[in-house]
Amino acid sequence: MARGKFITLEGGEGVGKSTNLIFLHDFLKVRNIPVVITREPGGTPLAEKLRALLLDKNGESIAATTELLLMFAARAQHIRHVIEPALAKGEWVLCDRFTDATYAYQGGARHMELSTIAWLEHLVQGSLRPDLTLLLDAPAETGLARARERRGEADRFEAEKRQFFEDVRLAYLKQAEQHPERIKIVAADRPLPDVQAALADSLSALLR
Ligand code: Z5A
Repeated sequence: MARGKFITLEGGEGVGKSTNLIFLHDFLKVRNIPVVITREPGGTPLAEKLRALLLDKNGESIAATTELLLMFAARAQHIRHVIEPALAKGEWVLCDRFTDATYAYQGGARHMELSTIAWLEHLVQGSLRPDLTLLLDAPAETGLARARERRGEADRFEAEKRQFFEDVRLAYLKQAEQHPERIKIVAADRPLPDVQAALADSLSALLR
């Protein structure tokens, strides 16, 4: 049986990842492609507990190194129990954030060494990399405004200052520059139908 494809959706706060993940899921489903939808940090019961710890802004302060290790601990569980089994069964995996988020948030915004992230990536993932990453790109202010409109209280990441999100965006764009064969930038500061038309084009190219 052919291995499934691993597709990740990335981008800063509120750019539309969750909204478009559902669109991509439906796009594949109507083409009879078995698809699993998941997210990071999270995706398994233990990884979801780690997510809750990572997003909790009322607990003790979390050191940047701890944050990095918890992200990869959650990822190790997620790969072992969800991602790899699904791909091996021929299912496509659509994941809301993956390791590019670590390069953007822990690398670009928390200033952790990129070589340390790369080392952990190798340890936890081996050769596993997404087949396609769709990077939804918009000015930080656009995403923050959308997210503010949508929900009430900010979590630990959302409570960061504006510069943090600017750094995240720049780091994502740098990742895309370094991996042009895998990462497709999709402008997200335009009407949803236009964003989804661009996403559908990218997915159609992968299907071909
Ligand atoms: N994190 C990390 O630090 N390191 C890592 O390795 C990983 C993650 C994996 C949780 O992620 C946090 O974990 C995240 C980074 C960190 N923190 N932050 N910030 P998350 O994915 O749960 O967090 P999020 O980015 O905050 O998700 P979000 O707020 O749910 O945003 P979204 O999924 O990109 O947006 P959305 O919910 O689809 O859309 C937001 C609103 O905009 C909604 O009302 C939509 O209807 C609307 N929308 C969407 N698209 C459009 C367009 N085109 N026009 C107008 N309105 C739109």
